[in-house]
Amino acid sequence: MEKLQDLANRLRINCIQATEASKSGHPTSCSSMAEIMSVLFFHTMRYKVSAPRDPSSDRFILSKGHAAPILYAAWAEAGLFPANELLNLRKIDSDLEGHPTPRLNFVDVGTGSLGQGLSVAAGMAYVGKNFDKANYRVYCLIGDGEAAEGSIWEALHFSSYYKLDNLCAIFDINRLGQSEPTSLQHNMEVYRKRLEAFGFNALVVDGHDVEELAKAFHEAQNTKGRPTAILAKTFKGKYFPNIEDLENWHGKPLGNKANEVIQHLTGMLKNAGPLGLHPQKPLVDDAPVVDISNVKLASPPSYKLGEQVATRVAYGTALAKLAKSNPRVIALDGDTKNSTYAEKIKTVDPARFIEGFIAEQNVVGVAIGTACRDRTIAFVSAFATFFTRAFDQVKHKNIYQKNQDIILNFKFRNFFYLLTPHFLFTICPEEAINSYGCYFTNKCKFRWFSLRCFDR
Ligand SMILES: Cc1ncc(C[n+]2csc(CCOP(=O)(O)OP(=O)(O)O)c2C)c(N)n1
Repeated sequence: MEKLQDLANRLRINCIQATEASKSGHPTSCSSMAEIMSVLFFHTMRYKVSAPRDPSSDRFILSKGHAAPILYAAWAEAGLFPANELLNLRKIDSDLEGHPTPRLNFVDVGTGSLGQGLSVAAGMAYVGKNFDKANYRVYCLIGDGEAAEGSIWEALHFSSYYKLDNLCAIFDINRLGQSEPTSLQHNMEVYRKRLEAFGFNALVVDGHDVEELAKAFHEAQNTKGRPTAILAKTFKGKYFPNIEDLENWHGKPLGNKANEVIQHLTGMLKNAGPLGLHPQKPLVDDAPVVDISNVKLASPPSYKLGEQVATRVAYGTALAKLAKSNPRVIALDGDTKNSTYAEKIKTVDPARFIEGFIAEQNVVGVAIGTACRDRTIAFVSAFATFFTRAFDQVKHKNIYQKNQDIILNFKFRNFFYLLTPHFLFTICPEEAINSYGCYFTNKCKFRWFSLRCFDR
């Protein structure tokens, strides 16, 4: 435990040095979660440093993406890359950006627009439990300011409804947001009651006590039938003298205070030299081998010339045919499956449909999570007008996950502004063939294609 505490302080030092080198970043946001990271990465999680996207390994999503330096520092300490690389933070030619992106082989999803990570984590956990049926667990770290986002609560609802006991949501409750204290500050009991009410096993812990954290993670691993939320009471800028728990330090390197703080942290270290802490590998490599490269229609389109078929019907028909040809084709919808015809996939395999209920932001986030590490090809449908509220999730996916495909199917019209490569939109009721068109474009690499838009 002493070594884990030392490691937490080393992570703090790394973050200060990196943000000093870049003259930007969020060292105080990193500091509040340092013990959480050291316990997770060097005690609790099971993963392979040699294969960061190994399918059987535990997953970690940093939903408060602005704390990227501590994520980078944890992987550097784990041995993935040399620690001096951290000094390239935010440089134009470095992939160590201010927020994590999947260009890094240890990042599954881009985060930074707050409120999105837990949905993605829930999608991964859903796949782990229901499709992979493997032992890996999914951890997601959320800021307390971030927890004001409605999408977080959509994801909490989804996760407990589907009994995702392989999911652990960690709330870094450091009392402060960007410009002022959060609405609940350190009112841990309110957090606990809310998380309990949302169906979680809610554990309040001292987020700077490595032993308490390790015990809570252990309890989470052994809790069946519901996900666990670890509500960690922390302090922003922990162990930074004259900065800890103070306002106006969000998103600022420490500047002329950096040396003094580093000296203070160095003085706290109990062990000089290598700590000898190594991540644990997965106990078993039990995630099945999955092939999503060979997705085609089980039988060719059989429309008659001149026949009028609504696009959504064609979508459902095509979806079912695709699902028949590949067991990893899945569909999600937000309680409109009988209008979008997504429910047709159930004729092939009812288990391959995920009802997301009327929570479109979460539905899109979950879909992104299900498709991470190439575990599934996810088709998402809803009425176009309701997809607009998931615009940010769509945007993030488009910017950061160019090589990962999720397919959105809109019923109704006029959503050109969402068109970007690697998304398929079927928006023209007359063009029933559109839903098929995608399968002929470059095999599994779906791309947008001909779109005419007119009303029926
Ligand atoms: C959706 C969204 N709104 C606003 C921001 C700008 N922003 C970045 S960090 C932050 C404060 C986050 O507070 P919290 O979640 O408590 O994290 P921490 O205090 O640990 O930095 C804000 C408002 C953002 N990144 N995303």
